[in-house]
Amino acid sequence: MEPIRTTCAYCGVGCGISATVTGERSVDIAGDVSHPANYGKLCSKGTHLGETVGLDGRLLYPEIAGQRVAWDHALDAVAGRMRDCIHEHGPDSVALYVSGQLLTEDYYVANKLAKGFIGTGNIDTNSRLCMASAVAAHNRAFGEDVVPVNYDDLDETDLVLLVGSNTAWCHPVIWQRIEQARAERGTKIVVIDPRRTETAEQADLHIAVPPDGDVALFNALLAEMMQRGELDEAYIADHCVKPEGFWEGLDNTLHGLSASDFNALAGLVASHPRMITLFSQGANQSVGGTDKGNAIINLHLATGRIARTGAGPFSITGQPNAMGGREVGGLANMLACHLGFSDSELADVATFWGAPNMCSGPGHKAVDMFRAVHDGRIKFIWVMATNPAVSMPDAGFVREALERCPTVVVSDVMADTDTGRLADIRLPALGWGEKDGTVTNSERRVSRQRALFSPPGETRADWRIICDVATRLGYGDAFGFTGPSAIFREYAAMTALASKYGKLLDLSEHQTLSDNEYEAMEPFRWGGERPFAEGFSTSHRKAQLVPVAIPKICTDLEFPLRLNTGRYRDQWHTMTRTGLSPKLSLHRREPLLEVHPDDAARDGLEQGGLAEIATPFGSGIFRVEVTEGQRAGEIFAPIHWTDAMGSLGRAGRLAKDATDPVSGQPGFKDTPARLAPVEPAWRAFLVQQDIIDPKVPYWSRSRIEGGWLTELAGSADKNGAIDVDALLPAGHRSEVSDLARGMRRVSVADDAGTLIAALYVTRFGELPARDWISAQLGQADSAAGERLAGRPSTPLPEKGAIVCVCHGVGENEIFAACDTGATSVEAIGACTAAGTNCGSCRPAIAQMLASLELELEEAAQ
Ligand SMILES: Nc1nc2c(c(=O)[nH]1)N[C@H]1C(S)=C(S)[C@@H](COP(=O)(O)OP(=O)(O)OC[C@H]3O[C@@H](n4cnc5c(=O)[nH]c(N)nc54)[C@H](O)[C@@H]3O)O[C@H]1N2
Ligand SMILES: Nc1nc2c(c(=O)[nH]1)N[C@H]1C(S)=C(S)[C@@H](COP(=O)(O)OP(=O)(O)OC[C@H]3O[C@@H](n4cnc5c(=O)[nH]c(N)nc54)[C@H](O)[C@@H]3O)O[C@H]1N2
Ligand code: SF4
Ligand SMILES: [Mo]
Repeated sequence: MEPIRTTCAYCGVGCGISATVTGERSVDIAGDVSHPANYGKLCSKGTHLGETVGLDGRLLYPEIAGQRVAWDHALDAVAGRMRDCIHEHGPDSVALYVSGQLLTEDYYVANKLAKGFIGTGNIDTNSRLCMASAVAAHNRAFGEDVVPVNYDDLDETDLVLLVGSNTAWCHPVIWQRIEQARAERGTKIVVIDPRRTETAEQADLHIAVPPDGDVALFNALLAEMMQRGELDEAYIADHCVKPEGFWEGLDNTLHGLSASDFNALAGLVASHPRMITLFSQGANQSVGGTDKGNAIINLHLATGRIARTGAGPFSITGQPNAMGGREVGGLANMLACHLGFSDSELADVATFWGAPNMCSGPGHKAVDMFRAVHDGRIKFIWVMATNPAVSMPDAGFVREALERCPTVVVSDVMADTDTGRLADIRLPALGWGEKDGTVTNSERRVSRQRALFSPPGETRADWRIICDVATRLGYGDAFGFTGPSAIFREYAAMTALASKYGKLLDLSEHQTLSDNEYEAMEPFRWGGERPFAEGFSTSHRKAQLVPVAIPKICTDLEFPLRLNTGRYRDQWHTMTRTGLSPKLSLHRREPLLEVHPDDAARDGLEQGGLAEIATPFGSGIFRVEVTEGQRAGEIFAPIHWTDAMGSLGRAGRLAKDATDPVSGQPGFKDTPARLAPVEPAWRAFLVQQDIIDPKVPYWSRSRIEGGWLTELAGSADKNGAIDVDALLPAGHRSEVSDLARGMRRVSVADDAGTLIAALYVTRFGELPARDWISAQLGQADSAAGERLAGRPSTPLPEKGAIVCVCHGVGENEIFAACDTGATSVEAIGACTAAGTNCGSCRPAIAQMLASLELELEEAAQ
């Protein structure tokens, strides 16, 4: 088979992939060396895409009320219920909640259907939770949502400020590019993040800013640059509009920042005009997120560090097609193609679409949308390619809203998602490797995603499902697209409207692409090589300096800690796909609550124990990780775990629902919280082939080769007692109990002697290491005794926590390599192969080396 060139399913870096199909549902994945986003590199998630293309857990047929139905029946039901709802309650009783994981073609028809044909602005996207503040900041400053930086600029910059970005984990290929610039030209890296992340560990300077301290920091930096005479007065005069009193309004007090950190940062900024400020969720996901974006942009504008080689504010996108959604109008407060809701824009769009029911204004933004569902203003919601029951703030409220809603339609690729559980109608969509279309990455580059496999079961493309519903509503003429290429041509033609209004979004030269040309499309960038070099997208062509306010911090005596939430290196969002990969599950098997030692001591928490966390919105139970990487008073939890993967590890139900007043983006990074220890009467782990529902107070499951590894804990009472028989499958059991140590071990084999399950329970002892036992699952041998002991009779060197998932190299092996004299990441790679494939673990290895050096220095003193 010839390799097929496509784009990664995950983050907004938008790496090109060269995929060689090796079987019905198997594929070899390599980086596409010719793709300008990654030149052949891939991170751990992209590298292991092949482990997620199986059909396990897929939704393959349409369902109504849990029963399989024919497509015609399902589509009639969706269209019929929607029509009735519009008829009885008006178009605004209908809403679409979509996603940056749709392709541009899917997104385009969804927006067209809602805003032009249903006649409602109620279409919003999960990008509201992700990029909305950056979008709003761009619009305020530039007059258009355009990222004015290219990836090449990272190769030519001298200073990179990473604001609220764990780049080494969340945009690893960008991180490697920044590191390369450091190696080649001495680029300095500063991380501004309250946590000492793996990215921060590798920086030249880490500023552990207080939560939401960014506006104060950037205002003070701007004031400092003014004092030092580092402003570009000519650029300001020619290209910026400055509101009256702008300078006088700048507050240059440090608001809890250390003066020495600030001076170090100011020195770097003053001496490096080629500076890029890359910002992500620590900036966007804040009740002052738009102001944070503008504080960053103000500094770049006032120093003339924009629209020039190696300089600019760089909002990096999260999802693979967050940018495409922004282009076509996936946000409720944008019309389409970067246009707003003025009378003339509405009229132009209505004419272009031939729209019979043009909406009259913006619709509800995500958080308000679910409030409107909750109180009955919205009675029909169609959720596509997102899992709001997990990922929305105050997710308990969102679940309640979905439970109350008369019609919930969910289009997804997986059968069992937390949101899908609440659906009336479920529609099976094509997933990555099956769908076909385009995505736009963080640097405005449009690339093709191409199909590798034929559609499994009765799955259909999202665009087609939308067009089929539109046709049933009587709009077949406007939605009679024969394929994604036809939709792309219409979208490209429509962008001529954007250029009519002075916007840079202009793909109109692509409106005549033939199907073959669309098929062969090479990655290209819109907005030109150097956006804004010839002026901004405002009516006067100048950028706006925006006065920004320092957000008020809410304190709550009952909830003295501040909960921050974010991502793990090897998991993607709600784990519906990465959670299927045994390799990606190695890095973190459980959701960890990261706590500073002082807070842990005060609240009586132990490393590796369990803690209950409560916020004003909900509660959960997490495994405790005590770490100096947290600031005292602040805790961190990952966002990935769902009800499908664990009992009580959902961060979404804890997060506050307050939003930024301009962008409507939730302040996910800062929720008041309190902690208490949980002391279970017993702890256990279970290795087994099939998914089971453990029904014990605490459990958390992760993928292993051929099955699942589940951590369990419970109380001694009736509700929490362990019911071994309910957990284990039928088969030949061997069992040992060591009553003195409160330990019980059970293994189950099938008739052929193959291990199909193993359970280890303890009341107070240590449980054996998980890796060896997990690897025995499905093994046909007679070592029942060893299995029961939980280790091989001839002990193998214990790997320790896995650092390199590509080559399965553990911490202990890396330290052993250090003992034999390896002192660099390269040398460790040469000895153990760790870090030599995708490179995502290189920051972790570098951190281990640094910790050893520190120990040696301390020992020497
Ligand atoms: N591995 C992995 N990669 C991903 C994803 C994934 O799920 N997994 N998701 C993708 C998506 S959709 C997105 S949006 C991106 C997100 O990418 P990132 O934004 O890099 O990821 P997060 O972990 O959400 O948050 C980044 C950091 O913001 C910090 N932060 C919190 N509060 C503040 C603050 O007030 N100020 C500052 N300066 N920093 C703060 C947090 O401590 C955290 O380390 O990642 C993309 N890439
Ligand atoms: N507390 C907290 N919450 C957060 C964040 C945070 O930092 N903290 N970050 C927020 C951010 S930035 C984001 S982007 C969101 C992400 O949150 P979600 O969008 O809810 O997360 P995903 O797991 O990516 O959900 C995608 C869903 O679409 C399905 N899917 C995949 N491909 C396709 C397809 O082609 N078609 C269809 N129809 N379905 C598909 C998947 O199976 C999955 O169920 O979470 C947000 N929530
Ligand atoms: S950095 Fe990783 S997740 Fe992001 S696009 Fe590239 S390979 Fe995919
Ligand atoms: Mo995101």
